[in-house]
Amino acid sequence: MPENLLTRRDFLKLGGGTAAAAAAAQFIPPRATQAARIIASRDPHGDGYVPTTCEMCVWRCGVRARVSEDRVVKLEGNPEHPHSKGRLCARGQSGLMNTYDPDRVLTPLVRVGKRGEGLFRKASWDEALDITAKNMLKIKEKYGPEAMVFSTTHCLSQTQFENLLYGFGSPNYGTQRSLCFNAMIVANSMTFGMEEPARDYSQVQYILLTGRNLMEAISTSETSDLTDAIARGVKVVYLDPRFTKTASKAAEWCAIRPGTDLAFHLALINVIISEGRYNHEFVANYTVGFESLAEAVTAYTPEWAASITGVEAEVIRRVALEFSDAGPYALAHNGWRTSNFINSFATERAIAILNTLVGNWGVTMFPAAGEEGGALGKPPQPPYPRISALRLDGVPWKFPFVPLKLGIFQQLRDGILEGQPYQARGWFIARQNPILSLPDRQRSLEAFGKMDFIAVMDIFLNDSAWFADVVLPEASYLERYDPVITVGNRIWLRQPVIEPQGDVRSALWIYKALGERLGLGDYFQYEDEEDYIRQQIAPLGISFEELKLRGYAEMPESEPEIHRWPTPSGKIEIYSSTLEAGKFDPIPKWQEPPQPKPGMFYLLTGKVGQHTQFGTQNNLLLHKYEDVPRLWMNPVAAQTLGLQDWDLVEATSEVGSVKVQLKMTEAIRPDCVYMAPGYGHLSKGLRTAYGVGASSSVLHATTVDPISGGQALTQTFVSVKKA
Ligand SMILES: Nc1nc2c(c(=O)[nH]1)N[C@H]1C(S)=C(S)[C@@H](COP(=O)(O)OP(=O)(O)OC[C@H]3O[C@@H](n4cnc5c(=O)[nH]c(N)nc54)[C@H](O)[C@@H]3O)O[C@H]1N2
Ligand SMILES: Nc1nc2c(c(=O)[nH]1)N[C@H]1C(S)=C(S)[C@@H](COP(=O)(O)OP(=O)(O)OC[C@H]3O[C@@H](n4cnc5c(=O)[nH]c(N)nc54)[C@H](O)[C@@H]3O)O[C@H]1N2
Ligand code: SF4
Ligand SMILES: [Mo]
Repeated sequence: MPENLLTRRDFLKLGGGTAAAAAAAQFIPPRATQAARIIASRDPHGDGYVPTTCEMCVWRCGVRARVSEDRVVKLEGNPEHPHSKGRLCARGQSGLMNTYDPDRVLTPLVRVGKRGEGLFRKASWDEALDITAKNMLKIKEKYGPEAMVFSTTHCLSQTQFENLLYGFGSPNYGTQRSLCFNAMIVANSMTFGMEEPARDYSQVQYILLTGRNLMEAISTSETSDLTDAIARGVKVVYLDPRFTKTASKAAEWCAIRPGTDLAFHLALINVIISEGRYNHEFVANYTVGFESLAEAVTAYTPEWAASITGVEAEVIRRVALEFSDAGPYALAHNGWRTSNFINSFATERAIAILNTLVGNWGVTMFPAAGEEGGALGKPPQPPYPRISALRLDGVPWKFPFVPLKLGIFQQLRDGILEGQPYQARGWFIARQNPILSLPDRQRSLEAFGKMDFIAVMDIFLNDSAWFADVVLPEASYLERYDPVITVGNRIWLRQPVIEPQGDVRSALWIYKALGERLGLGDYFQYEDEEDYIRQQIAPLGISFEELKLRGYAEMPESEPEIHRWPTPSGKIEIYSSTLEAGKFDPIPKWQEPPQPKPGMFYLLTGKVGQHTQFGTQNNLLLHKYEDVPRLWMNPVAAQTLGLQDWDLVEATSEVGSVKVQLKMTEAIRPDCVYMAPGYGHLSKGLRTAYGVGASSSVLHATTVDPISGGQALTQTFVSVKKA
């Protein structure tokens, strides 16, 4: 092994820790007989369970599906899966109602009315794909491939999606990432040279969570790691302007003023440095720029931060002492959806530096494993054509530090609206609902208005499909194969446990069939789904039959190899020369983000445990969990405005206004209001969800952090009055 490589074991030592083409027509999708055959072949105990993989959120836990007479009757967690460990969350358990939703789209649809009127006719796959390919090729011929925008949210068929995009020759790739975690990924890359270090809770003794609502915004394994840690008596300090379920489990909740987490962390760093409580040896050996940091934070005292954050100075000082007392056993969580404010990037840098000061590498933080699935095979394919057109989202020509694969989705949308540097004409959307997930819904609808052609691949008529010209219905996750996924040292299979209902197809099938019509067949060199998976597992020497039976297969043991912090200096960069070269602050510095004018409120968003984003509100089982989604407001603020619980109110921001009922609750700061995402659907094709609640996306103003490209979702201010 080269000298400059460190293994996970080395990191353990380091931190002082101890523990641990033409074939389209013959390409047959999985159908009744196949599914039935599969079930019969893998039910040796006759209990009717088939192992597969959940898709109710991107966490993809292992599932055991109980099948009776070709219907799924129950979903359970697969005890062998490291994410679910035998459990499923409420969404995972309700997954069968996604498959059996009466509003599923079960045949391809072609629009017949005006856009948004919701009038579609059923079409055959041949016709729908021919129309899609014809329109995409027309746009390519007339305006160039860059006039087609492609967007998707993380899915197992991402490789095939990217083959379509880059094979077609477009640079315009929209992903959810800039609405989600750009700030965290870019900050970690600048500091550690890696996107997201792994967190390990096995030895943790003190946890600081900054707006990471792990008890509701679920990441199954990490949520259970946190639960176990709390049960062991580990102290959790949680910062959130809202009293969430995580706040209720934490030892301490700090109702911090939105946008001021940076001040809080700078003050922790101030105390830890000024009192000499940092890990001197670790800092001396493995970091660059400590002296500059020490100098830069002298003014950031707890008293200074108290006046900004609303958290008392003595609390901040005590947290600093407790955190540094725990030393390498402390963990400051870097968050996940870190798209709150324009200063979220600097906040993320401060969190990375705080962890560095206690030297928790090898104890609670580890280098992330390398690219997943490196040992897997894949079908051969030609290189992509050279793309010379600039990206509409300004990456990297306006935003040099945003990685191409992250992109800036909200800026891409605005690039479409501005028609600069050229006008986009077509949009291919898969497994995503940009009409609701992008800020400022009206602008997203206007961007749709610029399109000659829109195709959406989903399982429902989501709000984006409602405005599409062609809807391509994917088989649900219980009805299809997908490429295998690597988790730890195992690969996990998603396989059909029932026959697909109606005329729906897997993404592997749809992309190949469309790709061939676009003249891109060489990027889809597999006969069918099973053939694709066989090519994936070929280097592993395992049998497909065994994989189907167990739902997983072992991969060869591989020690994740990682360069000694693959940063320019080879060390952890407290001081970033890269940022300096880009004319950005090389050391995090306090930046006050915009504040609401008197009488206005910060608008908070944040996940609820029983729903995934904008995609599960139509699920009849999950719908039953619901209290009507309302606008949270503190009684003190409500009184000032003369508002009562359950009043219908109008919330207005600089970009839009919604009517919603009021929920008076002390679980929120008086200067904030909160709306759960995922309501206020426009699509009448979602008959259960339509008409329920309002959409915060109508209110969110669009913002772009110039360093990471992140959207700032809390940086929207609203006035509220009786409707
Ligand atoms: N059940 C469920 N689980 C999910 C998801 C889901 O849709 N449903 N989605 C998954 C995805 S894609 C993601 S990105 C993660 C997101 O998980 P998290 O990162 O935990 O993000 P959110 O739930 O969006 O927001 C968390 C909290 O941030 C608070 N907040 C807002 N502004 C500020 C601020 O300025 N400072 C502080 N300290 N807090 C602030 C909000 O009140 C909210 O409670 O969840 C994942 N898990
Ligand atoms: N106001 C507000 N805006 C936000 C957020 C917020 O909290 N509040 N969160 C932000 C974050 S963190 C994220 S990650 C993004 C998410 O933004 P999006 O990814 O756009 O939102 P989702 O609702 O997850 O979209 C997933 C789509 O996939 C569909 N789907 C489900 N299963 C399948 C399947 O098997 N096949 C296919 N083809 N489709 C399927 C669902 O019906 C849904 O329409 O939103 C961001 N925007
Ligand atoms: S967290 Fe819940 S919804 Fe997500 S994959 Fe796991 S069980 Fe499914
Ligand atoms: Mo996200």
